[in-house]
Amino acid sequence: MITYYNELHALHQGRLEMFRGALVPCFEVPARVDHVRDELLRRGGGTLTPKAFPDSALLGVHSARYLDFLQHAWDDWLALDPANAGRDALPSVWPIRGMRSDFLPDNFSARMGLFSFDAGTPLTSGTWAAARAGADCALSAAHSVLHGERAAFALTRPPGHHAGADFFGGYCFLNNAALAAQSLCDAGLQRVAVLDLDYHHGNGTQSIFYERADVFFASVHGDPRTEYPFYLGHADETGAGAGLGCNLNLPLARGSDFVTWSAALEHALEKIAAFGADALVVSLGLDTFAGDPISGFSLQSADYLRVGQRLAAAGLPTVLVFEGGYAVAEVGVNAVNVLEGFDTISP
Ligand code: OKP
Ligand code: ZN
Repeated sequence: MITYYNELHALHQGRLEMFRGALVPCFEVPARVDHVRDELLRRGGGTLTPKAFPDSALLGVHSARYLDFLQHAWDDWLALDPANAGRDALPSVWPIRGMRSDFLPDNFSARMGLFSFDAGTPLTSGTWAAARAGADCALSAAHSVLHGERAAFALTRPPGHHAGADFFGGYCFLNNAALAAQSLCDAGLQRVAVLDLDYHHGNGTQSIFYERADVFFASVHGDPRTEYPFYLGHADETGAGAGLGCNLNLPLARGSDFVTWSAALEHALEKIAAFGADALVVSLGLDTFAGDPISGFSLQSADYLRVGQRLAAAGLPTVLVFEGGYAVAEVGVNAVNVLEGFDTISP
């Protein structure tokens, strides 16, 4: 499978995230993608450099106001205090219900809160450059599939599925999977499905497409009653307006194993087939792995071969986008197992 590699990913290197009242080292580290790339090369694969897409390609998913904020955030952070060069920016105040989100504050901390939903997502000197190159990576994979590739993989970080039209959070800034799906729609596909297999519900992707009839969003994830991102991802969220019936959430209890998980995958793929999707975008999180330090399912490395086989059996042009997976030493084997499983099924 062809793989586009975000060569700038390591420019985003968060130092600390807020966790249980303390600042702890980030789980979302550059080594994650390095391990996937190493494993890909070890098995005889290679990577391609993404093509550069214009900023206008982001506007189908993200608001101009948010993109402008992200692009200038590091400089604004430095302008507060030159010593900020030595620490990352984290939000600490948010507009909850009853407060205003329409008014753009001058104060930088207030803008950080306006455009985010957690304090676990540090914004760093290289965040914009890395995330922007990640968008090119996902758009390149979609472009290849549009031009006849059966499948393409976007190997990038930071991840994207928690990022909404105008907010970051959950280690995500630009929604790579949504950008890929939107570009497929823009190219003329009538129906696109996004299948989110990350342990955490893809609240950003869901919210971007929630009222759309041309994009079906399906997700298998840890039940938000107990699992991040908590405030979205329940089974009763089925879409709204024109998009009613085009959203499928399959929350599973923490501790679920591959038997339970793969039954949910099967169900999601049946619904995607019934929707009549012309193409599939997969948010490929590998944090469903038993050894993941921040997640609660128990998939084993060999299971990912079967995941890839099942995705290929859907028979759709497929864009895979790398999302979570924090068992750093194993994430390479697990991700490449999905790709290898996919490639063992003949079209
Ligand atoms: C991003 B993706 C751990 C708390 C969890 C947020 C998790 C974001 C996961 N200290 N913090 O979906 O893999
Ligand atoms: Zn995740």
